Amino acid sequence: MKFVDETSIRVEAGNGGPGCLSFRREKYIAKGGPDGGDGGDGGSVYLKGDSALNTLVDFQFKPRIRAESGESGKGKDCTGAKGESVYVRVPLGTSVFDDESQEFLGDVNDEGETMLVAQGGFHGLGNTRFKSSTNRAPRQTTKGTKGDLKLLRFELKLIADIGLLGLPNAGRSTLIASVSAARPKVADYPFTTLVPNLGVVKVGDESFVIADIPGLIEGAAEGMGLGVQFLKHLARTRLLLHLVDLSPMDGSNPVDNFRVIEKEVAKYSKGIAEKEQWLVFSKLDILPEEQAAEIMKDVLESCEFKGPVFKISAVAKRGTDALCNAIQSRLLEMKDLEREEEDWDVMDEKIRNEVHHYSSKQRELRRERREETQKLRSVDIDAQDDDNDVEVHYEP
Ligand SMILES: Nc1nc2c(ncn2[C@@H]2O[C@H](COP(=O)(O)OP(=O)(O)OP(=O)(O)O)[C@@H](O)[C@H]2O)c(=O)[nH]1
Ligand SMILES: [Mg+2]
Repeated sequence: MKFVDETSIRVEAGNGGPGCLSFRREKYIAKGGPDGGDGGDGGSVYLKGDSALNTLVDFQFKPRIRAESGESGKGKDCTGAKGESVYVRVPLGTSVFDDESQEFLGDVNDEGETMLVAQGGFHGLGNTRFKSSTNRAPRQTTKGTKGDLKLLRFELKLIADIGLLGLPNAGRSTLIASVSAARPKVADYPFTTLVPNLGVVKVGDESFVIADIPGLIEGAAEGMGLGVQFLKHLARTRLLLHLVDLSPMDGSNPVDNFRVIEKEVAKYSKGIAEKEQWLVFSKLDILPEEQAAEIMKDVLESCEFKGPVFKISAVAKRGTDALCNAIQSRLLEMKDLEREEEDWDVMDEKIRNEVHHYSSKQRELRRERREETQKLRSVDIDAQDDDNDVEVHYEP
């Protein structure tokens, strides 16, 4: 299934049905009085969290969602039927923004959680409502109000506890495949992973979710390689594992490689860069022990890395159990720290704004580029227009 993590849609709530203007007309009953019923309320549009979804691709085929309008009121004091509300299923981790004002409207994070995004119109009143002792034959009704119409922007951030960072080929997918039931594609060329993958890692009775995203390269924040937009999926993680290949196939230096990732992440989001990060040296089995130790020492000293450090070989399953056990205990520790929750909310908001700001800027750039191309194309067409037609210019 195609992976889409940003999209815009238009949602239209139903209008309220108009009230009815009617009088009771029956044989032998003179001046039956008003009997026009009220209209029905318009249906609203809600979003509903669904854990079975993990992409926003469906909205590319259905960018407009409408709820039913309420029916008109009828004679004999009959109220019009209400318009049916629409529940739009979205993947968990969807952030919702107003696409015009860029205001943040909320997140849908839990299974079955609903969020009202377009309120249906209120019903109109029938003429019965206006009868009084001084006006016994009112000809007044109201129309019902219009339903909300909104342009929404969805930004999906997958929900995972752990995020994997690294250059292409660092061994992220091999790690996720060796510790979870996920089976991402692994190959000895860069950019095997083109979209994020999730894996569930079981440790005893507990489990955590690990997210593998496409690799970053130098200049990713400016759009090189696959860019940095997939980093948004690390926004909700509690802990990042930075994988550094001890023996890169392209002969590059692990110290430089470490710095490239740090730099690109910080350019994208300071909040993500400030998350707790562990350093994981990968492919331990390739090099002799002393050579590996030397490279690790070099990276740690040159980069002044202060956090926990692990060395693994995902292929030989060396060090992976120790890594998963350490992750699980750290996650439990983090959940126990009540104080963290407040920080978490503040950080969450900061990252959300940074991610949204980056996406909006990229969209703006794309729009400008599209307009420029169109302009160039029309200039080209003008230049080719050598048909010697008489051209008339109208002066104002
Ligand atoms: N010897 C050895 N090779 C490994 C190890 N981990 C990964 N590799 C190899 O390194 C290459 C890249 O591994 P991937 O897991 O695809 O790397 P990735 O970080 O997911 O790379 P992309 O998705 O392409 O960016 C593959 O050929 C793997 O077989 C390891 O622990 N030991
Ligand atoms: Mg991969």
